[in-house]
This record gives sequence, structure tokens and C-alpha cells, in this order.
Amino acid sequence: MMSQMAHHAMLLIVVVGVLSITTSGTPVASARRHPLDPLSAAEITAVRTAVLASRLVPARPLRFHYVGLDEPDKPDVLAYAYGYGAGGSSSRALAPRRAFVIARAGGQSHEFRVDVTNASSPSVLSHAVHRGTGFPTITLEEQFAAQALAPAYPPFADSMRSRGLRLDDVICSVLPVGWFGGAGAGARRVAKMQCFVAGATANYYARPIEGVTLVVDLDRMAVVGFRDRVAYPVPKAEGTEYRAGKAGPPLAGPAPAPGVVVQPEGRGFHIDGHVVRWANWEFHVGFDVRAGMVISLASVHDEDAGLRRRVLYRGFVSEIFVPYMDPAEEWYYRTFLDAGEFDLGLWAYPLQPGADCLANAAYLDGYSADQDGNPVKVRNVMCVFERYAGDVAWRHTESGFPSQLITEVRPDVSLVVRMVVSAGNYDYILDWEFKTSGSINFVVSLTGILEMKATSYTHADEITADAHGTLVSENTLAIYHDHYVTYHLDLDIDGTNNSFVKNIITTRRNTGNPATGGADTPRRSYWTLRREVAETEADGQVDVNAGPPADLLFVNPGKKTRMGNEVGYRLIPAGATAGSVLADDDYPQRRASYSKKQVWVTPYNKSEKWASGLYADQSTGDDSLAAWSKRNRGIRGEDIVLWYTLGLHHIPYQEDFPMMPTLSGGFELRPSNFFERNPILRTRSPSPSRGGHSPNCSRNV
Ligand SMILES: *[C@@H]1O[C@H](CO)[C@@H](O)[C@H](O)[C@H]1NC(C)=O
Ligand SMILES: *[C@@H]1O[C@H](CO)[C@@H](O)[C@H](O)[C@H]1NC(C)=O
Ligand SMILES: [Cu+2]
Repeated sequence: MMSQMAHHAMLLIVVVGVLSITTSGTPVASARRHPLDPLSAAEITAVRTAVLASRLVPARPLRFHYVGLDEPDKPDVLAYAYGYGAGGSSSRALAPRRAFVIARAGGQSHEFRVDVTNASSPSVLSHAVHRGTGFPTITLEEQFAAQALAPAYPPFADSMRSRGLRLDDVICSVLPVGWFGGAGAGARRVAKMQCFVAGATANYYARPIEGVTLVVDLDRMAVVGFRDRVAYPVPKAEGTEYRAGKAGPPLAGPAPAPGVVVQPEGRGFHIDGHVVRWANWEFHVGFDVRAGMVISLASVHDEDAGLRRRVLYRGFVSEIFVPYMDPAEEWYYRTFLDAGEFDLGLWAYPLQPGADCLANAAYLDGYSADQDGNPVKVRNVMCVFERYAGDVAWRHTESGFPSQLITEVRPDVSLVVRMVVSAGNYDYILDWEFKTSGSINFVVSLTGILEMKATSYTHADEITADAHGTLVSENTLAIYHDHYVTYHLDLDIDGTNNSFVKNIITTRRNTGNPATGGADTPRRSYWTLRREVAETEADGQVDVNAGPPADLLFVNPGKKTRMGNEVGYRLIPAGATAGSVLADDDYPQRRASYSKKQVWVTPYNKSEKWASGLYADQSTGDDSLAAWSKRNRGIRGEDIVLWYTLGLHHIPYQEDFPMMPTLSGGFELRPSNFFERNPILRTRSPSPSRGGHSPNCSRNV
């Protein structure tokens, strides 16, 4: 993760002081709001007003680092959404609208809870000072301010001059320092800066000024450290561009034909506020500055039972951990926690219609607060579209009848909800794909620009010691690193009472004895299932690459199918299942120690949302998923949460330069004894002639 400040200024539309005024003078919040709707611009403004008016924290300046919905307690939300809840009121009365705020003032991190139910008279409900380790996210404004310090710092200016570089061609990135022992709670809030030469290219990441590091005190906003260690040639600008027209002439060779999506009867989904209804699915799409897209209250209609059934209470990306693998002075600390140090939602930009999302997509806007607490709107930050990808939902050709061939095929259509996070150099395309079969596919596609290091090498043959990366261009090493994308998935399979079950594949010898499951036949072995129900959090930790093969399920022990099987959903990890291979005692590993296992299961706790802790910048790991799990709480027959980490070891290759083609990984949550039978058996194939003609459709007859 690096910063790309110039683009923020252009793309974000700052909504300064917008108060939604209603003619009758009734409060803004009286508009129909779903309890999980993100804070509106008017609510963010109300939060700002209340915090600044409060006498609890007189110190100024007061800077807002997080402003987001403090969601109502789960029973209240369930009561609203489904008309009932565990212990909650059974009315659909609107829960109070509350915000959670983290602000810095007087060198301390302050937490506020603010009631904005009536946006014209907001009130601070509580205030606390964070006394533990770690700091809130680094704001955009702090990054701008830090960047401006570099050229004005004489030793830096001298260094640039001595390297023959023009100061106005230099762009610096603000990078979190990580944690490498010591201080903890007494630490200073600092960041480092590494700089690049832009000038002739938009791809300044490819032109690092290796060896120069600045340290900035973020609270005082002053340079407090400077190192000028080594000088390598700055890699050339030639061949680094990616902008159309600047990256060279278009390919002359064979190209795919242009295509469009035609939906002659219009979209098949409906968006009502933040609630999306499509085919058998219904869910709420929210936006949070830290997590970005948040999916809540996903339920699926069961046609056979005539019921809407609950699948997921709330799901979002909790953290993206990206450790680099070069121990050098300028690189050792690059062990990013993109959500906790930078905010994923802050780096999500307007999607490009027809390119980022299909032409038939609908878009949703997002709001966050700037450092002064004013609302900032990001247009088209999420999109929703139906995907007709040419895949098959199910099919069969029956050739067993002598005089008849039976073929039944159902095309697969799914609904995609998408957000793209451009975390400085890297872009993450984050998809939730809902399928009529009841499955949810999660896909992360990586693209963008690698993090590169200047070197004296111009050919791989010159490399004698470990270079910690791949030589992707002259004087340019792309450094080895990992990506760990951690999802918080509060599954509620048919209710909140769930258990985590492992169906473990176990090899058996054929004993020949029917009493022990054997048979008097020549077969020597077979596999069967050993079913384990996780009792405590320790049983909920799984390295999917270790041990015997197993299906991992969330089941509802109180709900059975007509056949007597427990209803459930299973997790299907796919492809990207890397686990961290760093030493357990290495500092970044201690901060994100959950990255060694893909699966963790914890009891639901409203305040356990962020896998690397609420205060992730300079965190020590004491407030993290692995630390919570050490309490070893009971998880059998409880309201439990699945944490899944999709991991990739990234060895860069030359094709990843200067711009990386997308590389995807994902996993699936799939109904497993949830329905009585294939829930899409009775779907019909859309007739090609229905609702219009297909101009270029041909077939051999
Ligand atoms: C969950 O369901 C099981 C089976 O019906 C029951 O024994 C258990 O007490 C329930 N747990 C809670 C917390 O209600
Ligand atoms: C909920 O989580 C917070 C933060 O980890 C913790 O302090 C609190 O004790 C937890 N509550 C329960 C009931 O486990
Ligand atoms: Cu990568």
C-alpha cells in the first residue's frame, strides 16, 4: 500500500456543510432508515457538530480518524428485519441511530458514541480515552501534509539535488512503521516516507529513490528522522507507462470482438434504499470507511418450504495483511494492514460504468468523514449487476434410452456486488457473487502496480546474493510479498444457534466384518467420515492445507431436514489458501498471527470486528483475532462467526510489470443439507426467442 495523493484530490467530491433541510422542519432522520444503513451526509455532519460542541475533550485541533455507524445490538436489528429476535423487542420500531467516532486530540485517541436519531439535536452518549497500544488509521489529510514536508526539509532537498533530481518531480508515499518491539502504549505516532520520481511517467512506483527514508511525527506533523543510506540508479521511465496512448500503439494481433449485455426485459433486481432483492436472495449493502462494502441480513427464499431463510447476519473484509520479504532498512517494516492502517473504504473510488462493472449495473454511493469531520461523498463506489457468463447451473444428457436423447441445461445467472480498493499501488477487486443455488462466491482479484526496489542489477545473471524479488526491468526488483484478505462472516444458518462441524475424510481398512462397517469382499480400503463438532475456539482454528481432507460446515443443531440431516452451509476454500510462513516470533507475524490459519471461529461479539485490532497502526497483536481466540470460549450451539483468510504468496514475474493483469482467488459458501433438494431444479431455461431477438446468435442444426 502506498499513497497516490494527487488522484484523491481530483476524484473525491467534498460535501461541505450539507445539511438535508426538510421543509416541514422535521428531523432528517425521520426519513425511513434501515437500522444498518450507513451514516448519511447529514448524520456525519451531526456527529461532527456534537463532538466539537462537547466539553469532554477541550483539546484542539481535534481530528476525526473514524466516523461510522455504531450498529444497533443484534437482537434489535433481527427484530426489525424479521419481526423477532433473541430477547429483543418484537416490534419493528426503529432503533436509535448511533455513530462511533475515533478522534485524535491532545496526543490521545478518543472514542465517542453519538446519538444522531434526531440529526438536528445530536448528543454525545459516551467518551473514552484509548490507553492501550496502537493508533487509529492515518488520514488522507495527514498523508498530504506529510508529503509536503519532504521538499521543505533541507537534508532531503540536498539529497535530491546531489542525485540530480528535480524536487517537483518527486512524490513521497506515507508508510506505516509497523511494530518491532519496545514502546507499545508509549510509542510516538510516526510514519515513514519513501520517495519516487514521477516526471515522465504516471507509474512513479516503478522509479523508487532507493535508500532515502524520512520519519514523520504525525501528531506534530514534523520530520523527526532522515536517512540517506545508499544510492542506486533511479530506474528509467521508459516502458513504465500504462495510460492508453502512452503505453505504445494498440495490439495489432487478434482481438476479441466487442460485446454488450442485452437484458430485453430490464434488470432482474431491485434496490430499495440499501436493500437488494434478486431472484431468491435478499440482502442489505452498506458502506463503512474502514471495511468498504458490508453485506448484511442475507437471506434466501426456499421455494419448497415457502419460507425466507437466514444465511448471513453481517459480512465484510476485516483486514488485508501484506508483508514484504526484504529485511533491508528501507523495506523491513513494509508489513501493511491495509484496513487498519489506511481504511479500505477511503481508497475505494468511483467505478467506471461499462468497464469496472457490466453495462447493466446499478451503482451505490458511499459517505465517509474527512479529518475535520465533514462528509465526503464517493459516487458509484459499489455496483450491483446480473452476470450471464455462459456458465451452466446444472445439466444432463441422458443417452441410455435406445430411441431418445434427453438433454436439460440451465444457464447460470448470478448477482455480483463489487467494490474496488485502490490501495496506493495495488488494486483489489472485491466481489460477492450470489447464486440461485444458494451459494455465495467470494472473489478477490489483484491488479495494479507492484512495489519495486531500485537496484544496480540490469540482468538476472548478476544476482549473487538473495535479491528478495524478481528483476522485472533494468535496475528494478519487484519484491516478494504476501496478501492475506480476511473476511468477517457472521453466518446465521436458519437462526443464530450454530455449530462448527468438520466432516473429516478418514481412510479405513476393510475388516471383512459387517458389524464394524466392513464387507466380505476383495476391497481392502475405503474412506468414510469422522464427524467432529467444535467445542471451543481452539477447535475452530483450521489450517486447510494441513491434516486430513475435511468439509468444514456451519450447521444449526436445532434444525433438521425432513431426512433428519442438520441444515448447514459449508466453506469451500479454492486456490488462494496460502498461510503465512514467517517465524512466529517475527514482529509482523505477532501482529497478524491469525494469518497462519485460514479458518477461525469465534463467538459473536459486537466489538470483535477487526482481525488486527481496532487500533492497528503500530499494534502489537494484543487486540487481534488470535488473541481473542486464546480465551477459548465455547462455540458449540452458539451465535458464532467465521473468519476466513484468503492468502496468496506473490512471487512477481515480468508479466506483472509495469501493470499486473488480474490474478484472482476466492472461496464459496455453499448450502449443505440446507435445502431438501436442488433448489433450482424447477427453473426454466430462458427461451432465446423470448423478449426480442439475438442479432448474432447462430447454431448448427
Ligand atoms: C442450540 O440448539 C441446541 C439444539 O437444539 C440446544 O441444545 C442448545 O441449548 C441451543 N443453544 C442455545 C444457546 O440456545
Ligand atoms: C467482547 O470483546 C471485547 C473485545 O475483545 C472484550 O473486551 C469483551 O470481554 C468481549 N465480551 C465477551 C462477552 O466476550
Ligand atoms: Cu502482490
